[in-house]
Amino acid sequence: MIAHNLRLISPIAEDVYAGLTSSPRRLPAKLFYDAAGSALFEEITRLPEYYVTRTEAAILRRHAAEICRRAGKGVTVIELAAGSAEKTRLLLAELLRDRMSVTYVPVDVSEAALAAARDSIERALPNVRVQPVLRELSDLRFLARYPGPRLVLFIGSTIGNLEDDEAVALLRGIAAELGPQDRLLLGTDLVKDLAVLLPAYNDAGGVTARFNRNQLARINRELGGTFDLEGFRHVALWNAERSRIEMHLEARRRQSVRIRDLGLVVEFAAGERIHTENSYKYTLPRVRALLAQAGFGLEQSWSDERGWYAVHLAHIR
Ligand code: AVJ
Repeated sequence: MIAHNLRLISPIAEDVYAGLTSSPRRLPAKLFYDAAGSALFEEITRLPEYYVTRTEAAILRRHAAEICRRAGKGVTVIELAAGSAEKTRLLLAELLRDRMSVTYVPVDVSEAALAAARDSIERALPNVRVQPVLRELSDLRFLARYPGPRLVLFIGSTIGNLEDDEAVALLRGIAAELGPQDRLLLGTDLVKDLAVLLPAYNDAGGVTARFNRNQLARINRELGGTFDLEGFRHVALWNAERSRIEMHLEARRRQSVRIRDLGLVVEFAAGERIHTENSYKYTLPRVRALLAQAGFGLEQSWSDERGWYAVHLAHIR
């Protein structure tokens, strides 16, 4: 009876209900990004262990001129899962070298992140017209509203949160809206030494652990949950078979949690886990194959000296 009214309770109610009643239990990664979680993620991006953001930023900085030249001078920049849009500034600044103004459309599920992105971009680059769009990436038909040529950014290795079939579906959705003049810029984290990968998802300062537990904190705040945050251990592990980092929250002891607004009581056995995130790590051939399956041709890839991360420019075929 509760089940079909869930959407009315809260935008996260359905996902939380489905995830916590499934076996094994899971929560979707997009649940991380309320205001508190977005702030914690920003903190992660500055951690010494988290190489992802600064490696991508270095690639974008080094190749901004070539990326913008290949994308074309007049592009409207649309960024999917924009977050704080820190790195995008590098590309927007480059585009402004040849033009009076640029339109930038950040798309995200976090209102707080969009507001922060708009403020920081407008302050740093007053000639950028920022037009934020608050939404999930499940329906991309809104892309048609923006004049071409377009440069669609899906950077930050956000694609790594998706299963291959979901990634291909999303890329297909993008491809369906793009014309021959438009470009996709995709950022992917690459397979590397575990001595580098694991600390990036289990930092010494415990920021990633707090980020992970924020999912439980959010359920407490938004759905009247009774999760004891200290009752769950942060676990980050490498799944070699699937080529992904997984994050879990593991019950330290047997416990029961009530989620008032869902009319739900969840019983956890000691050691039972909630799977909160996958972060896929790619190889170049795999990225090429994903793009090809979605109807994209790869125009150029750029990587760092250590081969830790890559940025790809693609067009529809
Ligand atoms: C934003 C999905 C790229 O997978 O590295 C950071 C999220 N999770 N630390 C990633 C994240 C734990 C991040 N992405």
